[in-house]
Amino acid sequence: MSRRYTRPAGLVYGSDARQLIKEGRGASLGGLSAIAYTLVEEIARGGAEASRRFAPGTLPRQTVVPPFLSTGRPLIMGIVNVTPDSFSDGGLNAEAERAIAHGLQLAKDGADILDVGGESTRPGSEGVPEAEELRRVLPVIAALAAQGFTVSVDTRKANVMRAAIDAGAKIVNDVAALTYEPAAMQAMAEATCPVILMHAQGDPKTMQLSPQYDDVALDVFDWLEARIGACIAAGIARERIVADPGIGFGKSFRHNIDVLRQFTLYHALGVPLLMGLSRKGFIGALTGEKHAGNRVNGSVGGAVWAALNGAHILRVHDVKATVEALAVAGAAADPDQSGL
Ligand code: 9MG
Repeated sequence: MSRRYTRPAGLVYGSDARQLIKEGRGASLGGLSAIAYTLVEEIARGGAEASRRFAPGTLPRQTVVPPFLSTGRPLIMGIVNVTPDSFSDGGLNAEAERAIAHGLQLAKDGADILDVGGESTRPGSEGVPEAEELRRVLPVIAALAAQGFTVSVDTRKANVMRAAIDAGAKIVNDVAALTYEPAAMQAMAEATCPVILMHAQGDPKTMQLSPQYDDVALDVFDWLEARIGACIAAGIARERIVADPGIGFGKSFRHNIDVLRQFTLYHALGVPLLMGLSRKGFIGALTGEKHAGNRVNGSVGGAVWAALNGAHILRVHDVKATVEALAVAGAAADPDQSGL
C-alpha cells in the first residue's frame, strides 16, 4: 500500500475561522485559533507522480502549541551571526560587541527570539572547530540572555548546545536535526528546552551540488517525521520539538518553491513549524536581486506567505520590515485580535 499524506487546504482566517471551528466545519491549523482549514488534500505516493484529491477531513494528529508559542501570532526569530568581520581590526571583542549590538537592535525592532550562531551554514561553507564556535557564541549568548532576551543557539554540536544552555540559551536550533554527532541527541535528551529540527540533504559544503528527491515535499515530510520519532524514542518530549523543512538546504530552486507552496503539509507532523527563507538564494532568483542584503522585499513576501500558512516561528534578518508587514496582514486576517 502506498504511503498516504494529508495536507490542510481551504484556509480561513480570524472570526470566520473561529466560527467554522466552533461549528465543526473547519479545524484549527497547527493548533492556531485564528487559522482554520476546511479541506485536506489527500496525497498518495505511487509511480512517477503522487495521486492527489481534495476532500473534507482532518489531520490524524492535532498540534499542541507549547506556552512559549501561544502568543496568537508567529514569533519572530532575529538572526545574530557571530562570524569574523574581515573589515574590522578591532580584535576579538569587537566581533562579540558587534553581534550583541545587532541583537539588541533586532530586539528593539520586535524580535521575540535572538538566534545566535557562530558557524556559517551557507551553501559551500566549511565547518568551524568546536572551540572556535564556543569562543564566538558564548559571550554573545551570555550578554543577551543576561539582559532578559530569549536566545536560541544555532549549532549542530553537542558541547556547544550544552555550553549555550548553561550561558542562558533557551532554545536549540539545529540545521542537522541532531544528526551531526550522536552526542547531540544525548545532549538534548538531557536538556529540557525546545529544539528545532531542520531538514537538510547533505552538508553545507556540498548540499547544493545536485540535490535529488522523488517528491521533495513528501520526502522532507518523511525525513522530519522519522527525526521526530527518533527524538521521542531518545527521550525528547514531543512538546519540545519544532520542525522546519529547511529551505535552501540541499534543495534546488524548484524544490524550494514546492516546499513553500505545500508548507501546510508539515502541520501533519503534529509539532509547531519554523520557516526560514530570509535573503536566501531562491528569493534572489525570483526577484533578480543578486545581493543577499537587498532581498528584504522578497523575504518579507515569503514570511507573510508562511505566516498565512500557519508558521509558528519566522527566522528573519529584517525584523522591523517583517513585523510591520505582519501587522498589516494580521489585521486584515483577524481585525478583532490583530494577529494570525
Ligand atoms: C541557521 N539557519 C540558516 N537557515 C535556517 C533555516 O532556514 N532554518 C533554521 N531553523 N535555521 C537556519
